[in-house]
Amino acid sequence: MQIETIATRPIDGQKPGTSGLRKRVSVFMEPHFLENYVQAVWQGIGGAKGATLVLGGDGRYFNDRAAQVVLRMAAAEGVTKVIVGQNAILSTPAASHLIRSRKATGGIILSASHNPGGPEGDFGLKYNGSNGGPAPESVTEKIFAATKTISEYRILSAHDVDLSAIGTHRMGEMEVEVVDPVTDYAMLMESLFDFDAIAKMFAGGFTMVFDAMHAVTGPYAKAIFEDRLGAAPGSVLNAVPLPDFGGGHPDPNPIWAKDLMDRMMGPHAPDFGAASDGDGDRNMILGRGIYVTPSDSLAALAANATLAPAYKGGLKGLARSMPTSGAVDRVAEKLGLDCYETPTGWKFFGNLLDAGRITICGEESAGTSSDHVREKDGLWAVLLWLNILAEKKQPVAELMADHWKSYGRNYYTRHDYEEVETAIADAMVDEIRGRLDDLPGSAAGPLTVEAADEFAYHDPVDGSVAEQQGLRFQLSGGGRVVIRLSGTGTVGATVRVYLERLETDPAKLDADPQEALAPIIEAAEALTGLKARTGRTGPDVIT
Ligand code: G16
Repeated sequence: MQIETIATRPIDGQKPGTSGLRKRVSVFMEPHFLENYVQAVWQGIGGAKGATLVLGGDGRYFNDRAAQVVLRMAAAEGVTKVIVGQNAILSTPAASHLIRSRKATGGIILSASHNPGGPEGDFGLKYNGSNGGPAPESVTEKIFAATKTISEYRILSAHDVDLSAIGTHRMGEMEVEVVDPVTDYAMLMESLFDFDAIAKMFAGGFTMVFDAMHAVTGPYAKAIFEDRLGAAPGSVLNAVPLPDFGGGHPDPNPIWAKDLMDRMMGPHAPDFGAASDGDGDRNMILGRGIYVTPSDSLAALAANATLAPAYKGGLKGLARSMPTSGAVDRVAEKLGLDCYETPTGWKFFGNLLDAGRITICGEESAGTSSDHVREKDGLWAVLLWLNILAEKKQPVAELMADHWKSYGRNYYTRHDYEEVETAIADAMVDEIRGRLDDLPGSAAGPLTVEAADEFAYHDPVDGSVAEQQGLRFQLSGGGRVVIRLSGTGTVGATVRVYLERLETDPAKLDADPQEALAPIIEAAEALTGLKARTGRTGPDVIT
């Protein structure tokens, strides 16, 4: 076995986005594309000689091939050991846990998360550091810089490692330990929650469906919900992971998990419904006849977390991404906790979690988690919900109605315009940015702009600053509009419009969010002119 040094040239477009590098799989499969980026990762983290790494992915098309390339390049780099999930599969939170529990140097996660898979779909790669969390911007900037100057990469010429065989293998000098992807993660979950109480609830007739969307959580969900907690066989739907996710879009929201949504709104709905995404870090929560928005779910989990053993001693603090609704802020206020507002991207929670300032955090994009890992964790959110329901013994709809009565309801919706021409989206943001100072006091549709700014985050732990993290508008009547461009799409630009308003009148807590937010939706259109700019009649996706 020998190390080959391959000459290469920088490839455009290797800038990591909100969560690592995501591209069409056809792009990732172009000559040198993956190899250049992996070599840049080694350089960006200051070299990986002697490192112990974790490697796994969501099982999408090209996951298996890419894993072998990463292994050969790790061996050539002088990495001492790689811990790999069987068949190169690990959910993102399970990878985060393995990095932490094995005290690894870091890990490589092969995933494009909720983006579609298969030969026509997307692929992605991200590096997580020794805390188990996504590399901070200081590191991703170094990786990006390395992609721009690369002239060669090193790779071992070696046969594939049999990643289906659990146990210890070798590739050149490097040890490759293949582990069961579920065992350690399932044990971690059992250490956090009252599994006996949840099992008793199932034994008493409680019913649930969990849609694994043919993505990575199927085996985890079967092992935990059906085998360990006693949910009826068949409670986990679409449980077999497929390289193309069965042709679906593994994004757990009312649009892409429509079958589950219909079932939960139907006459024979089970007590509880949930779904997770491609790599298992997102979640969707439903009760009979009710969809709980991610922002509301975060607030309800925070308000009731002390019912679960892991959190019974109380919470240190809470955090949400800026576009996430203020529902959790109201919980923090009542509980006397600090509540931090961070830019979109899980990496921004890392310092707060490491410094012990927060216990639970979440995002409007269906991510919630706690300090047990450094990623969002779909099954964790489902289990915390189940633990809370087992203690409170009330339906989800009733729990949410009580929550809104105590805290008010932050009506919330997100309107996405997808595959917008990048130049049009950039021009819109630039143009609005230029008007920000003049907007306060001016009309926006039926409302008046009270304040307008662009969000910048000053990390209270390491002092780093992240600028241009979204345009914010505070409107008369208490409404808020946020505009930002997605950092996870792979074609053109996705413009996200986040709309929110707090309602505290007990008689008005049951409205349809689109109706409750109608004036704010109108104001957003007046502020952005999105329909005219894009030539569309409305958003492509409403969640
Ligand atoms: C990633 C990030 C999240 C972010 C989401 C949406 O999630 O980890 O923090 O909220 O993307 O980002 P954007 O609005 O830029 O598309 P995932 O599940 O895709 O890894």
